[in-house]
Amino acid sequence: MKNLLLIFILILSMGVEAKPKFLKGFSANYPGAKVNDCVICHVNESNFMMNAYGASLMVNKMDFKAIEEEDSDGDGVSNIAEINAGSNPGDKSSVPSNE
Ligand SMILES: [Ca+2]
Repeated sequence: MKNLLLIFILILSMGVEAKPKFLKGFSANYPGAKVNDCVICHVNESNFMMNAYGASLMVNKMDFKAIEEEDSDGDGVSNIAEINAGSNPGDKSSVPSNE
């Protein structure tokens, strides 16, 4: 039981540490991005599963530039166009025209 608790705390702390690290990477690549919080890569603030953009980023070893021309969430708009327009490249319901 004690080991289980330790593993849980470890996983939790890894998540907390990962958040600012990758978000910093995103902000460094896209300093003008209007959407630059956890929901860029995660489903939402309480569900930290990767969204489509986060999953693409992981598959491409966190290379932001490599997936710019992809349409990770399948909404018909490329990731870079969404980032520049202020919509979310990992959320199909978020497109440039409704932001
Ligand atoms: Ca989108």
